Amino acid sequence: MRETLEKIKAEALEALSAPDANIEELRIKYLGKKGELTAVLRGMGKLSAEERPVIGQLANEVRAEIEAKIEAFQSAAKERELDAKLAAEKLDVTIPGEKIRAGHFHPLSLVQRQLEDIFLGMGYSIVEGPEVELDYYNFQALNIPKDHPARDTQDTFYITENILLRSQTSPVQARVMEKTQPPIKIISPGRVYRSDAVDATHSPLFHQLEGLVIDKNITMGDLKGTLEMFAKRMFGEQTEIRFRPHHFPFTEPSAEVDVSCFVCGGKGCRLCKGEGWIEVLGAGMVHPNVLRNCGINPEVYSGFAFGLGIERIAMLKYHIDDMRLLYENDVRFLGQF
Ligand code: 2NM
Repeated sequence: MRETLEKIKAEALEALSAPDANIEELRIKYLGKKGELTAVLRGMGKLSAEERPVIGQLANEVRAEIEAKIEAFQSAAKERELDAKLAAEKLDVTIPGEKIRAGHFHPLSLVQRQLEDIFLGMGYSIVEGPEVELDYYNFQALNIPKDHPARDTQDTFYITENILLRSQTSPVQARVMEKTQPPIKIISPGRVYRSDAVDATHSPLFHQLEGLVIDKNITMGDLKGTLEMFAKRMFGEQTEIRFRPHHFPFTEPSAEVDVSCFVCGGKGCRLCKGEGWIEVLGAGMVHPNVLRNCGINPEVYSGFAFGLGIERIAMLKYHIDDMRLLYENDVRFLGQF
């Protein structure tokens, strides 16, 4: 019996050493109810009283060794499985991540926001209004006579006789004046429409920002101080401004406003075409007819207004020589801002 046990042990340990051993089959074969070891134990009844405990102990030792071997085999298998899993799921945290391509503001939005910041800093409020506008607010209220060239269907997009796409943002200001008594201190940025052929400096849709201040005792001096402050904030502290007489129907007196060239400082260069000055604004004192049309008494109140083209400012600031680049949405262009 001792030899049988030793044989079982040797056989079992050898079988369990094969790397491809079928562990469950071997467990049943050696340790199962109908297994070889059980068969030996069953035969123990025939043994003498002295032999029984010795063989019994040996049988237990053999069982324990086989069980230990099985356990070792299983834990080795588990470890191999885990190693394989870890290798398959390996994550190299040092590999650079995929860059997230964040979007950003369009150059026109950047300039509009900068303009808004400057005027918000001077206490202005931002107002918006309809792009589809009444002829009344776009022209009549603003003292633009029936025969003015701006009212020609060649220049303005009419929807009906009385409804049009606004050709300036001043109708927004006419609406504010009609609704509120002074003090008024507003800017109106937004889209405007004119029936122009597309070229390097024209587009049927472009953007304006107009400003309006109305209160008692507002003078041309206030207008000059405001625009000088604006010019320095926008183009640099060294910037100076120059007023040239002009005509607008809604202001009197009116002026075109230049800033000293921020590239050459006024000496004359390519940007200012040798002039030393660059035209950026239209401005003036609000015409008494406009105030009256909007329900404000010109004997009590006065005010100034100004207007600028956002595209023009953006083209100057970023040295863009063709306006069409601003609308084509080519990412090679937009990515530069
Ligand atoms: C400009 C130039 C001069 C202007 C006038 C008004 C209003 F509503 F008060 F009449 N708003 N904006 C104005 C004046 C606009 O743009 C070149």
